Amino acid sequence: AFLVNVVQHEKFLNGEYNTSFIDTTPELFVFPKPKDRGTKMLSYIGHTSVNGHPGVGVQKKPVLEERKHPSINSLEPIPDGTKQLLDKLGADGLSEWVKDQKEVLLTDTTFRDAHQSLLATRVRTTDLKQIAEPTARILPNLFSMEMWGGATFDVSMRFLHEDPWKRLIHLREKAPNVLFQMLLRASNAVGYKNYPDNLIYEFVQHSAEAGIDVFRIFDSLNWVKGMAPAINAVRKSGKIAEATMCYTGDILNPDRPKYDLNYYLTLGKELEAAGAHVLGIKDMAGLLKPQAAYELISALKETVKIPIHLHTHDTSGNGIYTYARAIDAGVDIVDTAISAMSGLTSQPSMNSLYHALSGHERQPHLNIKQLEELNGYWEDTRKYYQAFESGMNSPHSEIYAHEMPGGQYSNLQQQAKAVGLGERWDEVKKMYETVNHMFGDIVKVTPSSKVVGDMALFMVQNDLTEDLVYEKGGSLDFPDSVIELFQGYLGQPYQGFPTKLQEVILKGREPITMRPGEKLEPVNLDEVRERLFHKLDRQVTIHDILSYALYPKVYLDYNEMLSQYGDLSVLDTLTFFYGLRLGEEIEVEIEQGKTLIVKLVSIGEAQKDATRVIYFELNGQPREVVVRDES
Ligand code: 3PY
Ligand code: ZN
Repeated sequence: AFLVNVVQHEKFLNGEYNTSFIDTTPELFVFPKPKDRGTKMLSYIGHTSVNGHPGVGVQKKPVLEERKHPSINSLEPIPDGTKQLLDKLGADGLSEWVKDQKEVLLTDTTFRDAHQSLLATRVRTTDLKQIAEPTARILPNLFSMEMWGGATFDVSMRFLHEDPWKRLIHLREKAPNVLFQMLLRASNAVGYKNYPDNLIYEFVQHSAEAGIDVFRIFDSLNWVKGMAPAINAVRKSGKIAEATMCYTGDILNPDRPKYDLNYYLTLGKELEAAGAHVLGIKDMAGLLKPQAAYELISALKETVKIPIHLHTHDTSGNGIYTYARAIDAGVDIVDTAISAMSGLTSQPSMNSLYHALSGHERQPHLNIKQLEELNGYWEDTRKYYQAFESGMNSPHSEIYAHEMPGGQYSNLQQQAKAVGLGERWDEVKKMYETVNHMFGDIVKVTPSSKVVGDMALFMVQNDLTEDLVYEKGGSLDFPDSVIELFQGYLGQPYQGFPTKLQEVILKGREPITMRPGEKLEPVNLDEVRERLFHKLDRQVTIHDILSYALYPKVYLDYNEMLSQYGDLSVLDTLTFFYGLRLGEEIEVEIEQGKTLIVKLVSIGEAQKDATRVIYFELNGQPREVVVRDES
């Protein structure tokens, strides 16, 4: 339309403009016919049927039964919950309310940490959305649902080709009663590096506006100074700042004195003084032993006035016992996942904890019969994601040695496979422990844990030992993340960096000791809006802008997928990961009331140029697409 208006302009018609570029650069005027939605969808299904999905590969598509759905009465109003309380009482009032509850309160992590820890964060929005309202009806007494943040933000764009903001907005519509909780990596937001302060501020305000109520804020080195901007931003938004300490080491072990009880009590006081409404304890690897939990919670209860929210991972199999002791010591809230998505690297089971507390005065109020029905859905849904299972089948007490966070285990395993170290996974785990020791026993949680993982992969890949690192250090090209950590770009670790290793890694570069965010240029969001508008040639929302500011490449790649294949979030999960079997027919609702019927008829022979023609029926009409065979 733009071109037509120009060429009809009087000056143009009179030849007053030099328009020779039209003749000399005809490529500017070739407008590829935009593919219709049906063709885009067929291209994706064809491509996936032939080449498989990254991380899944070409595998036989599982044949699964219809999923069970809990029986609920959707005509009844959804019962009020903690979200309504927050709206009424405000963040401080809600914090007081929590302390007044006799029974222990529960957070359900099924929608975030559970699948981050068991299934490499791969659970898609469609599978969350269908069960969000039943969850809101069956579990209205939850303290919160943890359903956003952590690794879900980048994984949804990077691997699921979905918009994380849409997930938040859709879930909020379905579950309006329970507090929505996200995991915020303080100045690293939902990323792996420090961002400018103004970006953290904007990200928090817009997350709050889109539906987040509780921000669990942690720093990957437990550096309170690095957490201040995020805590302040959350307080400004009127939502709940759950400032969090990450638990590492073992307070019961006198040979491991770096992180003793006193370390945590001091940290607790600092976080309360920094403005926390709730104190979080994030036992990301599941190292907090039952007696340690009892001693830690008892002592913190004497030290801080705000309620305490405990998070653990059940990797060792001791999770329920740890919670039982923490509950005896007066912990206010604990994190659990629905049974089918619990245990091992995930959270302890909500269903099991309920039974474990039978006869206990702090047993939570929940409808166990309905909870089991809800569990049926997750039992079935987990099978859709079997390609992402970690292969861990039993409690894993070696966690006390390597200390790898539950949320990292299945992801690092995927990363190891991707660089050809799948067969050497045991060595990678051992090396992870060695690297922790080399780094001076640091807190390992995203992103510091990723740096430890990167270094471990690097050392295994290059057959390096600790001694060889010091010997050959000058000639080694350390991973960027390792260099940045030792430069101080993720903040300062407790008791500093080991200086000898720091010298080897930095090779003369100057480390910083100030807060990285103080040094970073603020992001100019208007400029980003302009840039993005030109790149994408469409109106952009503040959510697009924030996604791009946090993850420029990942965001643009996601958009590329979107323009090539259309909105893939509408596909059912098995087809998304495996494509179609020959002769299989599916229905895809591409928008409300508009359904495509897709049938895979046949796959043509591979041609010399490595393409194949895929023959479909789309709504009964024959359709072909050409895809590249990447095998
Ligand atoms: C995350 O930051 O994603 C984590 O879950 C760390 O435990
Ligand atoms: Zn966790």
